[in-house]
Amino acid sequence: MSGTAQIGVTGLAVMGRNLARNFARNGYTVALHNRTVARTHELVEEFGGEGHFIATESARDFVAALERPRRLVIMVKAGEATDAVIAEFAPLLETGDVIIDGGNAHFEDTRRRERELREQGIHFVGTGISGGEEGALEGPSIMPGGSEESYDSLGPMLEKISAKAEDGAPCVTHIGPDGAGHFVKMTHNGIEYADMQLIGEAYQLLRDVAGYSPAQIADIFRTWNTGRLDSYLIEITAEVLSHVDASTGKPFVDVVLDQAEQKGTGRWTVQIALDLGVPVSAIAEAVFARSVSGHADLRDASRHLTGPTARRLGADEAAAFADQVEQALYASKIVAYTQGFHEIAAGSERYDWNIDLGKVASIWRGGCIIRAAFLDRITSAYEARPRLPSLLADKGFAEEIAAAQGDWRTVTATAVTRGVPTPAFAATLAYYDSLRADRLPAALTQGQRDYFGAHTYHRTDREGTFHTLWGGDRTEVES
Ligand code: 2AM
Repeated sequence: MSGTAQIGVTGLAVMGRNLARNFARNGYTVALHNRTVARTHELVEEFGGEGHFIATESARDFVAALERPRRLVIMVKAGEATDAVIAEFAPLLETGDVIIDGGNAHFEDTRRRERELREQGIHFVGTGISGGEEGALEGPSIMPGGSEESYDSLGPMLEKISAKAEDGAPCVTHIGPDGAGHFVKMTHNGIEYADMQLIGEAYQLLRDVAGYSPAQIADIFRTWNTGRLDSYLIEITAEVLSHVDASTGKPFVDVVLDQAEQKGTGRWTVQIALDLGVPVSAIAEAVFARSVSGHADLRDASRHLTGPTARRLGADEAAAFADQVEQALYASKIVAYTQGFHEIAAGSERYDWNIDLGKVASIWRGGCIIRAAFLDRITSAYEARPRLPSLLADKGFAEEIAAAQGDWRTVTATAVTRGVPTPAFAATLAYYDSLRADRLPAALTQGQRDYFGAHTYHRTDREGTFHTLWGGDRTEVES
């Protein structure tokens, strides 16, 4: 006999609880389950009035409460807990049932789980969910992978609970088979790292070079947020910068330990990019910047290192400099997104996911951490040319960078001469210059490789693979 709940959620920590409430608020009957039963009852006691919940205490009762085909969302910590929960539920399920993993799983784990469960006739949907606690409750951006068939059954529900973009479109789409959803979520987080690092560098320059206070910088970010940089991250940056610590009366940013943390997804984005051969320097620098910040030992041992002390600008110069920083931030941001989308394109190619890149940008317009007005532009670029090889190949973006690049270079050069670390500004600019360079020193690298390891090289003027007899008379042989 099948139950009446259209969806079930197991794992009722804050994300799971909020997602369950979101389904219930949207009119769905939601079966609830958690390893520790108390959490299940707490949810019903506190929020039972928000909709129809069926609290269950055992895996068997949970499964029995679901209508067929069953849709069962797992919201536990990614990794072993996910496997443990799947092992618990899979034997209780039947052909056509759908398990949805809403955690931040590694896409290779998702591919494995999907394969294993498919053999049993169960659909496994690895789903990226972005938007944090609030998004889970009010409407996240949702990135489901898995079979077409599972999306037919699940999609309409996800569309209902997802964030809506300004034009009312739901921020969810079927990303592609098996691990595609978690791959895209991973890259989303990688881009988020880069975005945050770039904003951090802009802040540091406004503070150390322009000499603005955190409150003044908050105002600058508020102004930027009314223009092309309009985004959630810029908005919350202004909020954080204007916050004053209650116990000391100092700016909040001045009392927080400057050692950032990183979870798995940023690191994975870079690791996978290396495997795929995709240059994501902005994301890599963002991960490394957090890593450097966390090395208190190294930083302590480096206090004797000398460098220029930043000279503060006068008021007029400072205002002009702030405008230049906005240009630099925008140009760098375009490059960071270019790199992130390149990684998604490469993943899609490698794993045969057929991901619609414009659609990915469009479902990030609402709910998620990197939501931004700017994403509309990315969607239009891919709609105009679905096989766009790089966002920088889009005429509109190329023109914007052309207009910003004078200031981008000035700001980056200023950072270098004044000793303000701006690894992501510098890396994105170097990427841009590498792409447009007529000749790269890679020719020399090939020569060196051929010299010490007979690695061979190709020529610009004719086909074939060549090696120079470096140790002999240096004649060239075709190999
Ligand atoms: P708990 O309340 O019993 O700790 C986040 O940690 C969520 O994942 C919690 O709901 C937690 O349940 C659940 N969880 C963590 N590890 C689990 C496991 N191995 N099996 C089942 N649930 C687990």
